[in-house]
Amino acid sequence: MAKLVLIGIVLFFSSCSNDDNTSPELENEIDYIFEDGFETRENDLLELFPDNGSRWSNLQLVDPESGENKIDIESNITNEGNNSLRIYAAASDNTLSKADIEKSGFRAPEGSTVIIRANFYIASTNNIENLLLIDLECCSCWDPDVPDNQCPGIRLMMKDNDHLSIERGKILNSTIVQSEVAFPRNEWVNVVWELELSQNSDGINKLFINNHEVISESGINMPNASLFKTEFANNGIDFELQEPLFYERFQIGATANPTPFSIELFIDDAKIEITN
Ligand SMILES: [Ca+2]
Repeated sequence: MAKLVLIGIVLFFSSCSNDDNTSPELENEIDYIFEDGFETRENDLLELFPDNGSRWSNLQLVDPESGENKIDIESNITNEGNNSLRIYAAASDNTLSKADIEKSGFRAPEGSTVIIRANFYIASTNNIENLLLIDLECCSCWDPDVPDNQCPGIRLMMKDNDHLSIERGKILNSTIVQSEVAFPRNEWVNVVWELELSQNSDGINKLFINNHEVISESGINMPNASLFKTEFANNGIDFELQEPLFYERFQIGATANPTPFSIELFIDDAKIEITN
């Protein structure tokens, strides 16, 4: 063991000494990891938002007329440790109900691999078709001269019979559906979403539910400038997708609950990794 530690120290110092002549390849290397298990000392939601920005960036709460959405630290239903995040999203009416937490400030460009992992516990047996659990988005890619930035991106959406699927409507493409695994209710479920990002058909899209691969399909998974240009031109609007293009934030929770039912769910051990 002592020898291993020593080797580790030597490697650490030798890698530091190379800092002066870092090659361009290393400067372009993407190696981003953010993970959070929602652990707190006093079950205080504010602990997830320290001033140094090391944890989460934002909460999104959009209340429908039917009720008040809530996000709390949970200490009874947890997957690991003493806490998870509890999300309550009331049924949608004229207002689309949203309750989620957001991490922003990273850059996932075309060609990079993004892996998002999380554990979900859906405490409901109601129909949850169209519930959205995770959004990966760019906002800076939107044309600043066109009103109402839609923050294009891709999402995990529940389709019929509880089949979690990859929804691509915001990048003007079809949903990649699966019929392998119905999402279990009232228990912890592990979700892994793996993407090799591309504005064209050579992107790679994988989804695992409880370690079972339910989607493995090539296809576009980033906004494509000419698709956006054509779509907006149909309405007489000139739209320029902004460069450089990269995904910069993800949201997790009930990122939209369009169902006629309120939903309570819990999240634990959320993680995003970006590599190239
Ligand atoms: Ca936890």
